Amino acid sequence: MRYLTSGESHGPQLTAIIEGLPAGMPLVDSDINEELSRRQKGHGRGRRMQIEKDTVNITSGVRHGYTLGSPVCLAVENNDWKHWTKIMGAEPLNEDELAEMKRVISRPRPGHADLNGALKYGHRDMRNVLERSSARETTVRVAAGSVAKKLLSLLGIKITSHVREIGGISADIKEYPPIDEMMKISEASPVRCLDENAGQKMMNLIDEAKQNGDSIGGIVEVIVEGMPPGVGSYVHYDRKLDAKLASAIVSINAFKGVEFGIGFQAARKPGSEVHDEIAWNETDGYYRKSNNLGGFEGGMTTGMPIVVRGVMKPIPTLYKPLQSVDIETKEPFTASIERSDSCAVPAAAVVAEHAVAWELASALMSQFYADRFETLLETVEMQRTYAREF
Ligand code: EPS
Repeated sequence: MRYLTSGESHGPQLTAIIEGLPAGMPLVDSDINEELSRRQKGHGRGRRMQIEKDTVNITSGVRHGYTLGSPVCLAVENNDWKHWTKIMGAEPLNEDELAEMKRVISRPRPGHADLNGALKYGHRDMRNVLERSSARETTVRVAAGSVAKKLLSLLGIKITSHVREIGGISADIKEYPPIDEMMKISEASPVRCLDENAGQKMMNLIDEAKQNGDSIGGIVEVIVEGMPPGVGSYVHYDRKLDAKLASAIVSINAFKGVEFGIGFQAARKPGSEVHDEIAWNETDGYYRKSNNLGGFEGGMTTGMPIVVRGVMKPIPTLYKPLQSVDIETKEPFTASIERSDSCAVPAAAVVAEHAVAWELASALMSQFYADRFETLLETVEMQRTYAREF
């Protein structure tokens, strides 16, 4: 399976085209819209989220509630487009119109794609960069991921996300609640935090950052239950599934790092305290007595829950901007101010969930390839039985 996205933040629409889905999989627009609205929530979002109410238009590949096996096109309109038709339109502008358009950006924001993107593509107006590098694009990554999530859920695989840390405040989680419970608690929290007390402190810190014209980052965690063991491969570097997940996480706007299970702590412990002992029983087959490795050994799923975390840096658009240089005059200036969010970590958790869902569904489709969804259901079930009895 593969997908492409297109669209600028203030252009007419965002689009994802998914290719390689099996035919006969149930899919309706509410499967996608519910996920889109989860991404729009979260304490710390800016005014743009009041303008947008993201909903999908499925324009191909689905008929009467089932996939056809042909490419699925998902389109999400930008409501804000109506204010940007001239500035972002595809039609050429004459000299006067160009001069009138006082929105040319020549002062790159430190930490953003502005300067590198402008020099790479030769853009003197950095709007040409920021419109596409904007995290608005994650809307359609979630749309594509929600189709993958639907495929996983029909195979009995559950996935959720929550926020572990914002601006240095950590959730105190002694033991994970069952996954359905975890979904409910994180959904009810404005910062997707499982620890109510820490969640309140996170919100206060976000408000403080906003007042100071600053931004804050954090750590999100995605948890998956029900993946059959043996998905991915150890035989070649580009078939390792944990590596694909790591790439998907770091590709999310503003993400700088990734960890599985106990992650970087593994460097500080002896092997006897890191590796998960193996056991077997009739109902579950092989399982691990702990899950320090977060569901992966040798680039393959172990059948234990997948636990993957991503670290998000603070958003680089600051209302109290940092020093930069004007690319026209080469003079020092403070960076340009753009409307933005003071913290988007809760929304980023939802994005990470969908990035992970995509990689898992795609790995299942390449390992248990099926043209018909029914066949996929059967082969994944066969793998579970085989692994249990192995
Ligand atoms: C973003 C800037 C803001 C955010 C946007 C990401 O948009 P605007 O410039 O229109 O105010 O709200 O995020 C979204 C629009 C979204 O859907 O997540 C940026 O520069 O990355």
